[in-house]
Amino acid sequence: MKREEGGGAAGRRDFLKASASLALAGFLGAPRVAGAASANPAVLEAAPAAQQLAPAQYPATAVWAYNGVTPGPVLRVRQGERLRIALANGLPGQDTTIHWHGIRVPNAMDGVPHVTQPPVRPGERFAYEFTVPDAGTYWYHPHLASYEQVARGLHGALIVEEERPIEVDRDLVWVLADWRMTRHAAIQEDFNDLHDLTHAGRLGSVVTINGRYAREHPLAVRAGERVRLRLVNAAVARIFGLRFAAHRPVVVALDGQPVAPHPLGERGLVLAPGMRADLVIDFDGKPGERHAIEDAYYPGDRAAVAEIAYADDLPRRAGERGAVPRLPDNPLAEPDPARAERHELALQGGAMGALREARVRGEVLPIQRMLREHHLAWAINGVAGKARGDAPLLELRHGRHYVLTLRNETGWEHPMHLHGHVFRVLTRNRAPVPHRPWRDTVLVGRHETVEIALVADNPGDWMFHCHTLLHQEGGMMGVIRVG
Ligand SMILES: [Cu+2]
Repeated sequence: MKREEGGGAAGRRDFLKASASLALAGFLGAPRVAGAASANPAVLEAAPAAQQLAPAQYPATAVWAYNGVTPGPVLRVRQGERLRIALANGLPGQDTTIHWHGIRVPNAMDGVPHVTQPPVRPGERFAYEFTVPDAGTYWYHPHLASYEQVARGLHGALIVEEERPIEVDRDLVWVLADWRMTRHAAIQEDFNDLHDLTHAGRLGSVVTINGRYAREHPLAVRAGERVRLRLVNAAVARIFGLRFAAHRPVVVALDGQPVAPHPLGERGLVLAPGMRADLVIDFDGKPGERHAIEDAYYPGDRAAVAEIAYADDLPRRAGERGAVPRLPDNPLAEPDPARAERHELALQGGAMGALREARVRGEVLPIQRMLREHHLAWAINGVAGKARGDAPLLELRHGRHYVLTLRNETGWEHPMHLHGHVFRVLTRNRAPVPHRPWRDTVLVGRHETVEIALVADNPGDWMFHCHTLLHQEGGMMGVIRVG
């Protein structure tokens, strides 16, 4: 499956055209697993596997998977409970770890090699155990060579259940992934491609939902039902802009954190790598109808990524449902911008950028040498980061309030992720952001300035990095120390 230079857009369209017409049978979305913690596996083994990701006329794809499936098993735990799970490394010749994205874990459980733990070598195990303080939709993935390991299929959802969830007919999880494949549906192994590194990252040619080619597995719904749909963007670079046809989804949580329920805006649901959103959708169409869920984020690359198929049954319920209620807030410390200390983090580099040089392991190198000798093209505050050995970007005092200004000096978008904390998004280019949402990942547009606020209440060395995983690998990462 070929990709067009600079995008993957046309590649994806060709691929979709080539695919067979939609099958009617089947539906997407794993049903809710009852019983929470006891149903979780005791071990997640990362190992090679094979799975049908491409349309049916293609062969199965060799992937790396947790417990034989990609995405890995949906883990469920109740808020306030402990999650105990061992990682077993069955990968051929690569170290690995697990990072619990968005969970405010103790630093030693954060899964960052050389920073919070030693890498887990092939044949070895590492026991993760921590209490989950916040309810919501989270996910897990390696934090070692993640631009390759996540792209090969190592990622999965982690659901933390509220004590009293909002009332819906079904609670579904959709893990979105984006695969760059050859004509024979093998994963293309150009993981550290220099063009991807300096541009928008590794965009793929096949989008899957829950590890299946979504257009062959429509979401079967009944007219009148109310569904909580938890979306996770596990793609290594693709930003989604999802539109739900005539439906009017209500956003109830972003990155796991509750937000005042509000309808999706004009652009649909914008979900950058690493981000999650919880939607409540009233399926108010008619029996027998079919609707495409379209991704229209990138100009000129509009594609149906999923389909909704209404059953022929009569509506489940007559008449209007009540308003969507607000989820109970998580126990987060509220930052006070008025008494916050302020710091700036400048995002730098990339193709057509102004970055001339940056510090690499203490030595200032011109951009040409950064690229040629270290495969680095990005920097934060003049430092092209590696996971080990760099001085912290910032040192924050435990318990203090901070406003961080993220200034994007590049011509590329960056979903910036902070470990160990969540933050409020205050402003974009000085304009207040509606709802001031709590997030752990914020998309910073080209040449945009975003202000975020947090209380530094979790001690340790925490990664701050771009979740376009090749940008991260290419230098857009660093450590924020809370001590
Ligand atoms: Cu980036």
